[in-house]
Amino acid sequence: MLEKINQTVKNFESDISNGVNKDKLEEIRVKYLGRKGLFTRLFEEFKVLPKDEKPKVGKHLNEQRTKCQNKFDELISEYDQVSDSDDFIDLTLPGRKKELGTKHILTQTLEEIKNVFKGLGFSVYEGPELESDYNNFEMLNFPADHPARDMQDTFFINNEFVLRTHTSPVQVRLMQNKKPPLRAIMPGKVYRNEAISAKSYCLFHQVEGLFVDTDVTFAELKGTLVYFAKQFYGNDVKYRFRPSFFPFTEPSAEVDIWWQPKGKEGKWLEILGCGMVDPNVLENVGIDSEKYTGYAFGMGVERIAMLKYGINDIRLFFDNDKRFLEQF
Ligand code: 2U9
Repeated sequence: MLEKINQTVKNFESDISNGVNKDKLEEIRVKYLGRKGLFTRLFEEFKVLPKDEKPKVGKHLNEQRTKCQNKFDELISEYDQVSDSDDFIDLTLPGRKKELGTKHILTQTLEEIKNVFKGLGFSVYEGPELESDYNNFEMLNFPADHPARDMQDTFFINNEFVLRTHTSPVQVRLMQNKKPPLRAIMPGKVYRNEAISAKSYCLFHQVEGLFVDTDVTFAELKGTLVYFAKQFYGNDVKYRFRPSFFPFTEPSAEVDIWWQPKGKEGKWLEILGCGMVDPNVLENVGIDSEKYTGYAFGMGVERIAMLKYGINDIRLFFDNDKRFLEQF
């Protein structure tokens, strides 16, 4: 037992002489002097010794524990004095790695989209995410029985308010408050009550655009969107305009780009929808549809980013998994 005590003291002395820092000192305290430390165990072994051995071993054990405790106290007070002084720099410490964050890929994509349109003279407007059913649907020419007005497709707050399903109500507000010419984009979050899957999520980001003036034509709309596609996907992007339908535009179209993965079959992928603002919508906001015409377009930011970066699951944007985010 005496031998075991001496060995423990030796180990303690060797541990404290091996270049310690504050964390290491705490580790040593726990290992030897803590409630479940080696000295406590020695005291437990001491308890079951034969009676005649107890006085000698007990005295030695007490002395050695006190010696170790004193040494430890001395060291920690020296350490505290040194580390508290202002000019102490421990050059042996490893450097601290600074982790730099990056902008979320959606923010980056949104900024890229905004910059293209800002360069063409579009202003940027934002608006509330909680909208009246009136602004979200009625003003935009949605018929009463349109499927989007179903509880299955839209988050209704009550009879009067919805979580906006597109950023179009911001355009409605803009047209009500400003006279043409109006040239603006509206980025923001929109909400859809859909089953969540790799392709759709209950929330996503849109950028919509609007240009209202005298003599605005479909040819101008085409020119603007082709310019956007070339800026965003590269000058040699292959695109097509395909007729479509939206309640708020007439005529309407969708724009597809040709997607050609290496070694695989290529296909057309839709990147946005667009059209000439329906005269009914202009009249709803008090703009004379005989004098003015306008074009509008809308795109999903997640979809645009998925196509550009080959991302195959929309949920990745919202999971906040660093392994995904760090790639951009
Ligand atoms: C007003 C008048 C017209 C905005 C437009 C689209 C076509 C469109 C979709 C793209 C993918 C929605 O995010 S998505 O699911 N949008 O196809 N949006 S025209 O038209 C407007 C907007 C406001 C007053």
